[in-house]
Amino acid sequence: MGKIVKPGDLSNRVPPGQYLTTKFPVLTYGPVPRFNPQTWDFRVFGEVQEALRFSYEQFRTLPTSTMVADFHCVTTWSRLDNAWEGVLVKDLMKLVKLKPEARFVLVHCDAGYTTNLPLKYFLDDDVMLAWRHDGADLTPDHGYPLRLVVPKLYAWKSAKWVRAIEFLARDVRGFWEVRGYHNRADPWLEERYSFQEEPEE
Ligand SMILES: Nc1nc2c(c(=O)[nH]1)N[C@H]1C(S)=C(S)[C@@H](COP(=O)(O)O)O[C@H]1N2
Ligand SMILES: [Mo]
Repeated sequence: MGKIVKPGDLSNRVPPGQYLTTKFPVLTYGPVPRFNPQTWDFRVFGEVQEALRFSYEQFRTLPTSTMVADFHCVTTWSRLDNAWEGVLVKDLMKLVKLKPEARFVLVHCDAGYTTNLPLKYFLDDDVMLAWRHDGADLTPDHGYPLRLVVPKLYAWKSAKWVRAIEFLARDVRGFWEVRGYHNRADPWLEERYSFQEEPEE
């Protein structure tokens, strides 16, 4: 039995200026990187007591979780109720000792894509490093073997093909954030473009 959704309920789920799709569009700048499990690694570095490096095999021994979350792309499509499977960042962080200076995160991907977010958003309960979506492994163009999922921010912060997490004392803007997109990117506040940023942000 599907749940009964009253028309009014969706207004709490769809941020302003967004339309719903049940498709899963691919939004990628540049080529899809090739995955080699022999050479792939995942690193945690920057403002940490000790840098970490996982092989693919080691990463997959981390505790696995599932979650259901909405996904909002700044190009105005939203996809509700995505079932993700992977490692919750809060579980990964049980292995990471942050230095007190750590306040921001820069996410590094294969092929040079980056995105940044404040530490507080990265540490949220619903932030995941995922390899499955709606019951199947992610396809290469959706970020296999590993993508970040940050449901509370526009989807360009949900970086695909993640290879490293860098903790920073000062904010460093990522790929889209230096190309005119908003540094924080809260879809409920329609934080789409950098010209909307408050001077002190
Ligand atoms: N590495 C990387 N991650 C990325 C992107 C990208 O171009 N490269 N595009 C972003 C954008 S703009 C969106 S909307 C989402 C789209 O994810 P999807 O292609 O799986 O729908 O991925 C984000 N993550
Ligand atoms: Mo996007």
